[in-house]
Amino acid sequence: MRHPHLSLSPAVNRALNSGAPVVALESTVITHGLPKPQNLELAREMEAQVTAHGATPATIALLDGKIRVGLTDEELVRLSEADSPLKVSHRDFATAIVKKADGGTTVAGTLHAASLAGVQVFATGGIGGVHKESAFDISTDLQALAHTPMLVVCAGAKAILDLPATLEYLETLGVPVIGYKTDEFPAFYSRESGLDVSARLDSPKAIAEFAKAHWALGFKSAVLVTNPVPESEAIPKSEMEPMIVQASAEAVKQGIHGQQLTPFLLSRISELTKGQSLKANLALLLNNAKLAAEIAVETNVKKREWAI
Ligand code: PSU
Ligand code: MN
Repeated sequence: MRHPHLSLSPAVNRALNSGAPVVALESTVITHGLPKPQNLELAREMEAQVTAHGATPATIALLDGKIRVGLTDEELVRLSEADSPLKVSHRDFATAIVKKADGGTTVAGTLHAASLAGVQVFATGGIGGVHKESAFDISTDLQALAHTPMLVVCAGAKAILDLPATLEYLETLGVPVIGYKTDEFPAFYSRESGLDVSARLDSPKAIAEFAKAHWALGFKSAVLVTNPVPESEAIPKSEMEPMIVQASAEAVKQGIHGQQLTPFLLSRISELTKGQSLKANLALLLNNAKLAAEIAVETNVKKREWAI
């Protein structure tokens, strides 16, 4: 019996019941993170990447107040066109349920729902973290990573954040930060940040083994896998920095805060970079979906080995 508030698609239900690899995908990126029509195209392409690499995609979202794990194409279309969908993090689930609302789940929200469903691997763009604009604006994503055993693939934390503070916070919470084929914490749009990861691993198999060792010791946190944006779409940090400073100053001036801050910064930076940052964002999301599927396949191999 799965949780009564969860509704699994037939494909995801089948995959989970037969022990086949599943990759959870978030949906705030669809409802709040990307403009139309790129949001729908991206949602479809992420699912296709997961499928092409041997796993079943499970896009997680709220529709009519139901937590849905796995969406049909019509449902993806509906979510991508929703009028004023909620941005659903931990505190917002019950709001969405009682209001029978549609909503996109954040990294924190997706971690929770994926974990209730029994999914172990999750792909996103960039996690939330400690904002520069206010010392008290720290994404629930970090708390959720501390408490949810899940392999999370991202391209680092969003570059709009205070990256050193975000890494310190992850260290405090005991969340391992793996660099996939890199020693450096990637900075979302850029491959470089000048900051260190806690371990470098060079294959999906090594990552699956790492997670097995981490969880075997009783730790309950996520394992955060950081996968740098593909070289062809990467924007050097030196080019990004002035745009981020400008967008951030505008947010402060306009009094933008709370849930609106991240979407504002992402779209303003896209304007300032004349769409270059949007291209990088799309490329890294697809790249993460592929790596997550490869890790999910390896994790399943490991599960079979453990069972023997
Ligand atoms: N990465 C993207 N686009 C996004 C997000 C991440 O490329 O829109 C979303 C994620 O869902 C993440 C959220 O959980 O932004 C963080 O929001 P906040 O800073 O308000 O916690
Ligand atoms: Mn916030």
